[in-house]
Amino acid sequence: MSRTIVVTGIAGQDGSYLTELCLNYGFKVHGFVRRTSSLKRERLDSFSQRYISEGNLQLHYVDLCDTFSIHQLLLKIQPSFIFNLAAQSHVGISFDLPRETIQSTGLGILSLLEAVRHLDSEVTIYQAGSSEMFGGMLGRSELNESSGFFPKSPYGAAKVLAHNLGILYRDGYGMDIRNGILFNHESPRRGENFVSRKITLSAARIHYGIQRKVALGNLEARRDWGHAKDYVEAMLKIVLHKEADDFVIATGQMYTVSDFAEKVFNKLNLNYRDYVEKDERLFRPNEVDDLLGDARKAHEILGWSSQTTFDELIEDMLESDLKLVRDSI
Ligand code: NAP
Ligand code: F7E
Repeated sequence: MSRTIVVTGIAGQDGSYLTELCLNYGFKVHGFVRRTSSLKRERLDSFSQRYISEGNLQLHYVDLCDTFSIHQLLLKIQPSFIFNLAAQSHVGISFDLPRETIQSTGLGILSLLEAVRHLDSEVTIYQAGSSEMFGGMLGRSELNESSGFFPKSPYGAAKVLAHNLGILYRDGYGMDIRNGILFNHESPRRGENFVSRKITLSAARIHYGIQRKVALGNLEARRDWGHAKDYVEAMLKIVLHKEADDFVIATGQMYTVSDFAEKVFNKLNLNYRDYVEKDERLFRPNEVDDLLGDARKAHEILGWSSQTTFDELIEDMLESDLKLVRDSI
């Protein structure tokens, strides 16, 4: 087994943390990126240069629809593991970009599966599945690996497609495909238009007097929020496990969006009700009200459990955004 991995979506939140983790464990990392007009990759820039110059990290421009080019590249790289993290990952935006979402989030894995199917070497593929595939609690208790999928967005439907393609290739061709079904995970590197980061960044800006209010949509939605650093550890455990299997990764605790906002503003001695405005335009055409995960299987088989509490997650994100705003003024 080579200690070489490929990460698609390396410049995203999870891609950057997973890369740091794997580099620290001595893996060589090949990241697949798409062409953008700027070379700035903020989440990688703080640590990547050293590893690039040592030859342990390499970035490649890759079109996720181009099976032939991916196959040629994999022949050169000879990875043991591929983490498929690239996706249009915003659920709300997937209603505006349904085709792009199905293309990247749903079908991106197909090129990898076909490219790997025609390699001679054994490669393990990790597919980044999501709790959005469940489409909510729908009268169910905590969601686990046996719970059915009833997606409520183009994003959720695309992730179900990718998940099923993985299982199809595992069963049909005996390929080593592993699905993580991850509940929400956040961090200071979270995109600014996800609700957690939108709240911590807005609160920091309000604290320093450069923003007055923050508009939010569904305040009653409940999510099971963990820290991305803990969740990339689960990804690595999933691929290193002795057999191909699927795992739910979650904290087992659920809070409303308003709980999140209340805790953030409380830390700044502010009352969130004075700053949060409800904006119906931010509601999605089809809302997923509640998502609560049961990660007992991952705990029992992989020895994984979430290490960061809800309060510690908020603390980490808020501290980081306070510094970001302070440094910018
Ligand atoms: P993220 O920060 O949005 O990162 C997604 C990455 O995918 C970015 O690097 C992005 O490139 C890349 N990408 C998007 N469209 C692409 C395309 N057409 N071609 C090539 N690359 C493309 O997401 P994340 O939070 O790290 O999540 C990682 C994966 O886990 C995603 O598949 C997501 O759907 C899934 N997931 C996330 C969560 C969560 O709570 N974070 C939960 C369950 C599953 P740019 O950097 O160029 O934009
Ligand atoms: O929304 C509500 C919104 O966009 C959380 C992705 O990583 O996790 C993420 O998807 C909740 C929803 O994340 C705003 O309606 C209210 O109920 O932060 P979010 P998400 O949709 O749960 C899953 C597991 C993934 O796989 C995805 O890739 O918050 N909400 N007001 C809002 N959401 C946003 N974005 N912005 C608001 O203003």
